[in-house]
Amino acid sequence: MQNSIIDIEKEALESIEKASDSEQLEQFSIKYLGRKGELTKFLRNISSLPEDERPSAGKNANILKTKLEKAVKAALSKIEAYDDKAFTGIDVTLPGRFVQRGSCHPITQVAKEISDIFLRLGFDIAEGPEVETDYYNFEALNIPKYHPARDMQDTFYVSENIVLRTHTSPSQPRAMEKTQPPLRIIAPGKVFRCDSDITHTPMFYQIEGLMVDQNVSFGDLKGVLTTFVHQFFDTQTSLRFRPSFFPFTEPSAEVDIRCVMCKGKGCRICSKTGWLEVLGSGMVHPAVFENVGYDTQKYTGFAFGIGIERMAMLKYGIDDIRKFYENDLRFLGQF
Ligand code: 2NM
Repeated sequence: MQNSIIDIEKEALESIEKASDSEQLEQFSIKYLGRKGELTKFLRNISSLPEDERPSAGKNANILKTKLEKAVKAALSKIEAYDDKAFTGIDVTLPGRFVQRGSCHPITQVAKEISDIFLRLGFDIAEGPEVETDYYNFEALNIPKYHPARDMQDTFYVSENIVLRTHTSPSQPRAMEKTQPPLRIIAPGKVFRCDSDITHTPMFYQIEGLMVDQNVSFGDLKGVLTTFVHQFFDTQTSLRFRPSFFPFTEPSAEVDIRCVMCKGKGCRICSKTGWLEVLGSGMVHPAVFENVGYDTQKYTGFAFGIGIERMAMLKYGIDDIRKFYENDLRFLGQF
């Protein structure tokens, strides 16, 4: 009887080795381990053995059973890895599935386009935190206490002296404190104002620029901003500089361009004026230079601020700023 178990083992292991697909293995399992299988029969017949042989025969048969089950499992996973039948779902001659390519968000694209123009003009990129101190967001920029821009209705306050920056200008006193002139920087990034309608979102993007050196004049400001508008829109676009007010510049000027839609005839986009306001600018107020320790007798500078969404809307004829932030792929996929 002990011999017969050794025979079963030899025979079984050989046929496992030979099995070339999962069907053969299944047949094998039935033949040896199934309800009427050889090993099962052997176990069932143990009671007919002489009493002294029964314990070791039972023990050996059970050891073999475990061994065979393990061998079948191992053989099965090997076969599955190579089994031709497992690959029937793939036809390598078919064309591949189309994978839709992603693209940069239109605001990211326009921000990069604007930055590239200024980088070519020799400006460097300066950055600062989105959660900013009251000092850099207001005080350093000559925006006094009780100025309307500080009102809770416009500004998101984190605590008494911490705000979400309302413009990217605070990056500039931060940069000026670290570097003496000459300085040419742009500060792109997110800004936050408590405002929401078809031309305002509570978060939007700005690029503010600053150039400081000896003898920087309003003429330099006009030259740089004219070059910018000509490169961003086209060289036929005319500009006008209109007097304005900002606490951090004096004099200050708003820059308008000829309406990109009607070319000045007057339409809905330009409210029949023929002009579109595109950015704010001015000569940096001496108080700002004093706050960062620049010599106001020696240096002058100009600064400007551009709203990125507004530039993107004018360039692509988009009428509602909120479209940028609805994550509708039918809209975003067009850029
Ligand atoms: C604007 C308009 C005019 C501006 C000024 C400064 C700084 F830090 F140099 F004082 N940064 N940005 C500025 C000037 C921003 O945005 C409409």
